[in-house]
Amino acid sequence: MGSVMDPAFVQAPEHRPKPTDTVEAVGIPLIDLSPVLHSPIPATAAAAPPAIFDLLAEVEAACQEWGFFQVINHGVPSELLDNILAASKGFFALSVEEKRQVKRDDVNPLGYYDTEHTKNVRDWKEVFDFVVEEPTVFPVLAGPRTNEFDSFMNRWPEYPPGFKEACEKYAKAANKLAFKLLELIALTLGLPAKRLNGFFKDQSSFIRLNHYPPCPSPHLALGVGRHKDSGALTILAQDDVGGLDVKRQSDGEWVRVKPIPNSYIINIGDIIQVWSNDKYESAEHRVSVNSEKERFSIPFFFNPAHYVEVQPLEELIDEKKSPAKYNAYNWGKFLKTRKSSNFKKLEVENIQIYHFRKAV
Ligand SMILES: O=C(O)CCC(=O)C(=O)O
Repeated sequence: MGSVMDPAFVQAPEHRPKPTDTVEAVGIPLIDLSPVLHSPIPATAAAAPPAIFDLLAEVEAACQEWGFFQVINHGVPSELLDNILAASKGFFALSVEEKRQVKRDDVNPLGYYDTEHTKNVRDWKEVFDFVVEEPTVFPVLAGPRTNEFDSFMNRWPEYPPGFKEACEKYAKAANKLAFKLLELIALTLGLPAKRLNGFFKDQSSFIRLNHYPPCPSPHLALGVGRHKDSGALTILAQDDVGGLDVKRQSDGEWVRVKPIPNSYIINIGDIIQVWSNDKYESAEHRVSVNSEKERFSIPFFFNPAHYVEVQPLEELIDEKKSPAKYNAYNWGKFLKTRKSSNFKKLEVENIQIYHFRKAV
């Protein structure tokens, strides 16, 4: 990405990562999912045996206090993660010309790209995106058909060998974990476990391979600028380098998430914030980079079908005691507006869920 800092990467002074503003000592909650590793998730919280009941209390507290937590004993076989990480390293080690053979283009938003912007500043990273279900209906982001939606298939590089298989096997296992977490979260909201599953029938989930090369000026740039995830849930695997910072909701401090072998970092996205009518809040996060080590991470963005109308769940609304705090919005159109601003610098802020917040 070059050794001299291109101004496109430089964060405004107030958003630059300062070594002193990242607290390392206290981590986000660590939750052991073993009570649901081999046992089915109960249909309702009332039917939960004590171990699952306790687990639900931990998930509820983590979602309320942090919007982030880490999980162990999650059921994703470690060799699948090892394989996709190795495939990712192999792919990003290719020459730029080779990687650009599967570059996203006007027609297909999937594949490789290295010019993503977050909040109008370029990220110090390169990525490869693929969808979990093929085909996936996504908005068309550029070109003459930008007002339309289309069905997209993954595009796979020829090298390294085994890349496609490693990605597909991992996606299947991570998707199972996503549904498990979704059902646990539904239970913590006092809903039947499968209440939210229908929204994911034609899911628009995608997996991103992130590569953050060493950065000559880590105090000026970010791997990913501060943001909240717009989907339902994110399930993130990271290597042992570290760099993910979460904004602690209690005091606004940036907290570095400590890499824990064979764990996943889970965060609530904007959609769960809206469904829960603000019981849970999606937390702001960013990625710091460093001048010595490259870093790899793999987020699974668990997103509903493009046609889903996102709004507070009717079971959680009481017009007198807890009225709906958001107007409904269409997920596909939201995604389109958000994504089209990720690729170019705009003069205006990109779309956020608070634009749908009802006036009180
Ligand atoms: O790399 C990470 O730790 C987080 C990545 C992330 O926030 C993103 O890709 O949106």
